[in-house]
Amino acid sequence: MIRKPKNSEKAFEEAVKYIPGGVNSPVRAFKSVGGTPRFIKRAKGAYLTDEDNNRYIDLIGSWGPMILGHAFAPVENAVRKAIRSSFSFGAPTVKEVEMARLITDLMPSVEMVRMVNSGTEATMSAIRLARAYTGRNKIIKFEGCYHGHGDAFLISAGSGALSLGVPDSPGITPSTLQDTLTAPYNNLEAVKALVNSHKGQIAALIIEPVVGNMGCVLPADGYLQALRDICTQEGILYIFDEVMTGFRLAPGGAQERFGIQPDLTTLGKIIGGGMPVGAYGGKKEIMQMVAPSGPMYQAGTLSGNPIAMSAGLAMLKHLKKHPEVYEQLEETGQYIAEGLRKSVAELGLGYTVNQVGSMYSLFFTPEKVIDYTTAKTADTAKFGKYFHGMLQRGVYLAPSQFESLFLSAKIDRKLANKILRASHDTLASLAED
Ligand code: HOZ
Repeated sequence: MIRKPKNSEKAFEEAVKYIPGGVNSPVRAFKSVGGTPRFIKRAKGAYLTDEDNNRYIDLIGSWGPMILGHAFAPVENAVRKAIRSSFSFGAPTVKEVEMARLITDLMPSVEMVRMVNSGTEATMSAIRLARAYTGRNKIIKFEGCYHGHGDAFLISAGSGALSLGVPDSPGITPSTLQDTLTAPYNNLEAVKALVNSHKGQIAALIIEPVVGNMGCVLPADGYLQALRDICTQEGILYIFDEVMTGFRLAPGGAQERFGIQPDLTTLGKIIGGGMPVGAYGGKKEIMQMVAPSGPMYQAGTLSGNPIAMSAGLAMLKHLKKHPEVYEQLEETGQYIAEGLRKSVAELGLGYTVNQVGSMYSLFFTPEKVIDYTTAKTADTAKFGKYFHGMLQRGVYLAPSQFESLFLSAKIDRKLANKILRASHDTLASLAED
């Protein structure tokens, strides 16, 4: 039984006094679904526990990195061991080298890599690098893709911006706007038109190879390769933002799964085992432009932090050693997606389920969701009710229609069935409304 979230309500009342909107990242505020955000005090395995001692099956997994479940023992032990040697040095460590070697081993397109502290830092730096390398200013991004909160990306942005209905943030200068070109996801002709009308001006094309930030949206067959070809032909750097998909959709991320070699890749929290880490990497020739080996400046005291590196190494080493994790995630993802489709059909609802590996979304629309326009046809009010129905039944979804869900290896068949039952019961109760 889920108790009334009295302690979360109290905590939120206090939070709004000191933190804008009461949260440190907008989607968490539950604004698009209504109600009070749950304040989480701990998590273990597949479960989150809130301040009122309610336990939920977690389908966010800290937005991706908890692929092995929360407080995974090898990661926890690595952190415990690392903190005995202090928390930060602002000087190089052998762990950073080990991490860099491991990433280049798992992702062959990444020949050199620079650690940073978040996905946002990774994407901002990758774009600066692309501009430095090509001597061009403009970039192409896709409507509804989210690459963190760097100025250049807050144009037609997905994730929280889309959930709050403000995909273009104020505070972005006209020159930034001018340099960011946007195309609809999965639309090749639009990209060709942008490239043709800005010949020799485009430094980079950045994409979420599978979008997680307008809900889960898959690339059409051949789309990622067609973009690769255009980029090669036009001297544009092809950047895969794998903050969500890296080491999740395959040991080598979406690029392994779809057989694409991007020029640059951005990575996030999974390489810190859930701690605040990001990285950008790619071809040696490009990465050697980064200071101090080259002139493109980027720096950070906490970059390559020893605790975060220890956590990430434990996580990535485990994933490398246990490829069966990916088979299990694949099976669970398919099982849940099929179960949801069956349930939706039985109830005569006609909603859309998108899924790839351990990422999925149930969209409250009968439309095939392939881009920003089709994602926006979803009935977000219905989704809000569904969200709360699931919460009441002990399942914690992303509090937005426009965020993918992430499965962990701790979701076994029994828990998958629990999720499906909760979903069926919630959808059935909504149909009666
Ligand atoms: N917008 C982030 C996921 N796409 C959510 C970040 C958070 O609230 O932690």
